[in-house]
Amino acid sequence: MVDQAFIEQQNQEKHVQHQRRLAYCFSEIAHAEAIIEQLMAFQIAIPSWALGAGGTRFGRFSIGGEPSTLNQKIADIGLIHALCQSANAISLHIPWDIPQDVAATKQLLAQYGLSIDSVNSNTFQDQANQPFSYKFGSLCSHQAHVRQQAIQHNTDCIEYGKALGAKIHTVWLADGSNFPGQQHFRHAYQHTANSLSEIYQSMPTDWTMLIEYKPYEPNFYSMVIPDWGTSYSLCQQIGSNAQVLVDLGHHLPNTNIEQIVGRLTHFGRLGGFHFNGSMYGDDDLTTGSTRPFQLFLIFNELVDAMTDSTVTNPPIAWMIDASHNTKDPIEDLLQSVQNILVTYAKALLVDRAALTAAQLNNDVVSAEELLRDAFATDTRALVSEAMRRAGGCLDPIAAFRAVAGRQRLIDARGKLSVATGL
Ligand SMILES: [Mn+2]
Repeated sequence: MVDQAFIEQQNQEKHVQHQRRLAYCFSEIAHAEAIIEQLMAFQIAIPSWALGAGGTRFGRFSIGGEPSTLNQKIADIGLIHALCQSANAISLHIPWDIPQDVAATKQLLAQYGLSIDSVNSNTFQDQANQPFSYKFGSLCSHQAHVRQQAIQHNTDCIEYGKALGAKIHTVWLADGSNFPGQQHFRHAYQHTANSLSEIYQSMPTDWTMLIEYKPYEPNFYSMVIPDWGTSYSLCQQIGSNAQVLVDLGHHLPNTNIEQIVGRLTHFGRLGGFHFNGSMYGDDDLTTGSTRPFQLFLIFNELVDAMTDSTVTNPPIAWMIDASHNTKDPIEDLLQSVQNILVTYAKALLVDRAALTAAQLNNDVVSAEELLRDAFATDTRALVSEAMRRAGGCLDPIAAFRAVAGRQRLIDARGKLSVATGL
């Protein structure tokens, strides 16, 4: 849909304004050049389920032109990456995205400059022809045959991922209970730990298993893995390549997520990160749309860990986990990418030596002002410049609109095409 000539023409139209803004950044920020390079290196995976309109139990409002095949999803992510040059990986959900022809899928990925970084299992729904139901749990089930079926599904996911070059297996469990007395807490936990260990054994040694937590939904009385501490304890039992995955939306209101990030990186157990909004819980809205300062404080903690040589945390896998029914998903993902990079850049501005000195002197006001100063600095031109230098657009959303992106997808796929997913 977009070629280099189109991108250059788009960038030319914004050249004068961009140069003015960029000059301001360079005049204010001593290490602007280094930040641009760090932004260019920051790549965020897009999940295959984020390209369609998401649903709630009250309704699903199609956006039109939604990708209904894996190849179409790859094409949409290829378009996003071409526009912003910051989203070079895809996270697949099995069984929604089982590749029919692995060689052809790999070729298509290469054509768009993309790779598959992770596979995600799905035991939160029953699939057609599945012998046993997950209605009362999957890996936690008190019935061995249900657990075995769920373990097999996870090992199948790993096989699909191996064929496509993935290195991460992500597990999020809907397991839990809705009513007091329904589930034996200790037994459900131990069954889950044993099942995850078995899956872990079938994983290649250079893979990472990410264990995601969530406090509520679809179960509302208890979740087997409701919090980071439970994820962490499971990882400790399972092995060194098991890591906690923090999803911004999987927290109760006012949870201090940045402190959780600090804890997990201190333990070297933060392996994955899912970006989205977090207004009430798992809303999966645009990253940074309502609480940009919270996102900044989280990035501040991430950058602190990434730049501290005493921290042994492995490289973190970044992904946007968003799916809602309000915006064009492509525009939403481009907004999220920009919000993430703008906020990452702000966190890179923090004067860490001065912050440490203020903390050691108990100078509360100076410490807070150092953070506020970085947060208030406009870093958008640095992000635009990073995208431009990598071959992308200064303004990806404007370019997507200029090329009439959604209308062309509707023309090609139809108004009523529906993406697999939720
Ligand atoms: Mn997630």
